Amino acid sequence: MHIDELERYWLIAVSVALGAFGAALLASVFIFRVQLPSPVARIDPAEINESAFAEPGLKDMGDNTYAALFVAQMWAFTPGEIRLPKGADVTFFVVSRDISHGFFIEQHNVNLMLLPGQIASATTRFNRPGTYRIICHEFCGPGHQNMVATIIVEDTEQSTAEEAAAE
Ligand SMILES: [Cu+2]
Repeated sequence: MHIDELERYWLIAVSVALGAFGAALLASVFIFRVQLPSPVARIDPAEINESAFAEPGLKDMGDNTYAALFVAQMWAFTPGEIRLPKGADVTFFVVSRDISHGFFIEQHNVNLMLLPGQIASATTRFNRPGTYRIICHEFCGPGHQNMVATIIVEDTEQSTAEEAAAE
């Protein structure tokens, strides 16, 4: 079969590009561990108040590791603010009490979709002191743009030094 020279070049170029895309996909999954967040468990929204989510908030698991339980509903996250020491490893568990919401943390690799009936989870580390917003990114009604919570990461060494200086 005759293949024109230019056509052959294009076939080679496309094959190389497809190979590179495939390699990038495999590398992102197996080397960089990029994974779609998946629900870790199911929960009946009507039973949230009888579950661990009845008292959402930060749970200290020791060793600068935390579990953070959040409940989303129109148009707020509970708790509205958490404070963490620098370097904290936090696993978020989030449920929705009513409809679909989003859970995105600025400058961190957390972007969850909150579907009623599911417990969504993701883990990240807070290395840089600062204030980071948790933002709902699923349009959920007229108060959607106000659906924000705050994570404050404190520079513990610095604050300890300041306390020592104050004494
Ligand atoms: Cu929302």
